[in-house]
Amino acid sequence: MARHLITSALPYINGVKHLGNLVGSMLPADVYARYLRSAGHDVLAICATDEHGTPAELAAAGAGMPVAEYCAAQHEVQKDLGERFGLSWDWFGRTSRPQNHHLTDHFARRLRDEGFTEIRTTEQVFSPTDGRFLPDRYVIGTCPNCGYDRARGDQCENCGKQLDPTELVDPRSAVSGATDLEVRDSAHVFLRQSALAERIRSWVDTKDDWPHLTRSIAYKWLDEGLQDRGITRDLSWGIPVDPDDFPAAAGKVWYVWFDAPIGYLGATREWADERSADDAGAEELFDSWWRTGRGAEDVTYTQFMGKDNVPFHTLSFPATILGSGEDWKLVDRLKSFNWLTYYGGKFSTTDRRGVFMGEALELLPADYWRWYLMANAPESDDTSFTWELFGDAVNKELVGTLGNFVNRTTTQVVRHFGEVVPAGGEPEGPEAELAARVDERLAQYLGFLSDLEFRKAAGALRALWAEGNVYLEQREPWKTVKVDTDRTACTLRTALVLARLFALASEPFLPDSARRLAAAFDRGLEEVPVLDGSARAACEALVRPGDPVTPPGLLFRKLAPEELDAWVERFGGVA
Ligand code: B3M
Ligand code: ZN
Repeated sequence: MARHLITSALPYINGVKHLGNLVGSMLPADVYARYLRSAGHDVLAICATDEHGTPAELAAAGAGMPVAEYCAAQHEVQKDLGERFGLSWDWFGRTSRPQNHHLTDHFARRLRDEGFTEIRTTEQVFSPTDGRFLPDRYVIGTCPNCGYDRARGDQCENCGKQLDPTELVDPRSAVSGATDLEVRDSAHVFLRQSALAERIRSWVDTKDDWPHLTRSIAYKWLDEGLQDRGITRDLSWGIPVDPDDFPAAAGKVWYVWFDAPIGYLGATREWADERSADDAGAEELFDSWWRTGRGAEDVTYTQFMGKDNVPFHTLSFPATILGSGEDWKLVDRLKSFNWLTYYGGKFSTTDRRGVFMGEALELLPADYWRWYLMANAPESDDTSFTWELFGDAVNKELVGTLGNFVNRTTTQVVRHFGEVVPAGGEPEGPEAELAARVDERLAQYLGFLSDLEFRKAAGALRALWAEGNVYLEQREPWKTVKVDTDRTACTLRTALVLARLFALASEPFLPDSARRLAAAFDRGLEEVPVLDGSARAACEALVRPGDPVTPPGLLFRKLAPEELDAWVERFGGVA
């Protein structure tokens, strides 16, 4: 039993996430966490809402709410949606909680003590009309790089260039639209990433098992020369800089990208606090997952994120960790994703383009989305969501392959033998060949899952399901029942073992349907087969002649063309 720490990029608090956000971080993290748990490992899956920074303040202002209240409400919304999507976090925390404040202060102080921070006077945009500084997204203007006229002060959404608010042409305030902006001096804490660049590079050099996408992004930034960066902001919402530690930056808050990754630790500490009787116990539990000198040496840490977040996780956050001079765990495996597009165009939170988590669940249960999204995950390239592909994945794969097999099997069993596992007959050649093929497909499937190759894993799972239908076609129990009861009993018993195996194997992708399918065999026993290479044999031992079987009913329903057409109409089907 190995220990696995899993985190997915923390969703911003500023609104419900779309399916592109989901498939690029939280969903694959969940599939992986579920797989590892089913395989018998000790898993800690952590996520949280990322609540600071200008996006939070602007969204709260847009909603006409005080920002703390807005964040509290949105946290609940996101937690609820995540749970309804089957995301099996061990803890879903908040970066605004005291645990994260505390750890952020801790890291800032460590970095200062190790000589990796520095106070610099910088030029910041100030708006006399708004009576405040306007960092990051508070300034909108024309991109100096591509000319896009709604570029934000932190980044141009059009060309992707990272910007400084003072670089924007024709800048205006995102709060009031004021254009009478000034540039004023303001002292800020800088993280001396340049001084850590070589250590970061040597560390990245050891990560030759990272996927190409992850490595190439990390090296691109390292090769361009890692810049020192300001890690405080002139905002009121955020983690306040401790004036005793950094008197020059008193009254400011830490930059959201400084405290957000520390939020992985903060959320773990929330979890540990919740589970422990006292502070010392919580600290010990927390350390056993995060500190290599205090029990975490055997932990494998895997992160999931969209490609835009890779620089922060391969460079900036490691700079915080390495610069602290302490034995905090660094990421071991980093899985990054390209974009899921909506008919080739961007999913957009601002323009409400595409499908959002809440809407998706109004249309269909989570498993339908989970399957489609993961089976078409944007791993090697961007992939496009279309309702046509979605309809095919549901109708051909879920309904036509898995659902059909389970339905045919259980219907035949009940019709000819009642609600029990049929007794009689002995396995013959076809059963032995089936077992060999199934074991091989299962091994492939598990291999892809451990390699974090989700599309390939979904393909292997689909191939596993298909073996069930091939076997039924070969043995034709609906025909043999007229002439050979023993043969038919053996066929259907074999098919039931497969159905039980499919429940086990499908659980990471389809937790709810898998639970319903497994319940067909539930005899109130504690025994849960382990999802490893011997799973088929384990299911065989579990599904014994004479045991009760309760048909699960239809696992999935077919999507009608009119229904899909209506969704194309409602959500917009062309770029
Ligand atoms: N909230 C950005 C994003 O959702 C961000 C990730 C933080 S991970 C520490 O893309
Ligand atoms: Zn641009």
